[in-house]
Amino acid sequence: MKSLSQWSVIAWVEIQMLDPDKLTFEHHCGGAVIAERLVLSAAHCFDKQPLQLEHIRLVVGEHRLKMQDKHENRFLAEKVVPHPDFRKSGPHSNDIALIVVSRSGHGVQFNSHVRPICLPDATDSAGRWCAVSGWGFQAEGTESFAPVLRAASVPVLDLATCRKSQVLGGRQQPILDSMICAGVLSGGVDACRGDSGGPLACPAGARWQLAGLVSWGAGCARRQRPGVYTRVASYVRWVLDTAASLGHNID
Ligand code: 4AZ
Repeated sequence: MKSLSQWSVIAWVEIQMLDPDKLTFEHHCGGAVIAERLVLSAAHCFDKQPLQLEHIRLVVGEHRLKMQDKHENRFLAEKVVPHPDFRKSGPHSNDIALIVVSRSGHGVQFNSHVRPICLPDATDSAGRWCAVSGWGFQAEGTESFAPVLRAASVPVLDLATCRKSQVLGGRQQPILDSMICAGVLSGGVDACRGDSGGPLACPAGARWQLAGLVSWGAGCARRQRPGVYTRVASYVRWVLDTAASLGHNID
């Protein structure tokens, strides 16, 4: 678990949002670095309209949430592009957003603390154990974020299992092909509030692939209630086309 968390969290971005009352930047969501100036996150992290770009701050290389870490770097967002067909309710779908990091300074510098994660190939990740990470709530009822970045290993479930009525099937929110369910059915390990937009990273040879983005769930870490992630493989074309239309290439 130690080595897993060490490597899987390297592309993590903390997305902070300005609290207009307190005038402080507060933890808001997670994201993943996919190129020097590109970050992927969940569209639902940006659904408060109007979105004010100057209220968003991106932090890379971070470990302790409330403390200035040696390797952390802050950036502004130049642009946020939520998926044009994002829908939050009935059914919640296309929960993905592409963020362009502002050009200020020299952009995100890659080093042993910050490295981009690969976009996934089309291979189905069902049955693989992947890493979810974030500063989100450590249990469903606790109203506080984790002080240091936490990571957990969760198995990717096949959609048929996830759609069973005793799991997440037959409810208000259908499990679409463009979603991934991951978690142990006995409960106890999961993403929770504050982890949204963060990566579900799967080992692929010597690299990590961004299989999913934390999207939603029925509570957190409950028995028979796996976490639901945006299936990034369903959006690789959209990500590449959107990036290219903004003048960015992804290696
Ligand atoms: C949330 O509220 C949230 N158990 C994120 C992930 C999960 C549940 C809730 C998954 O942002």
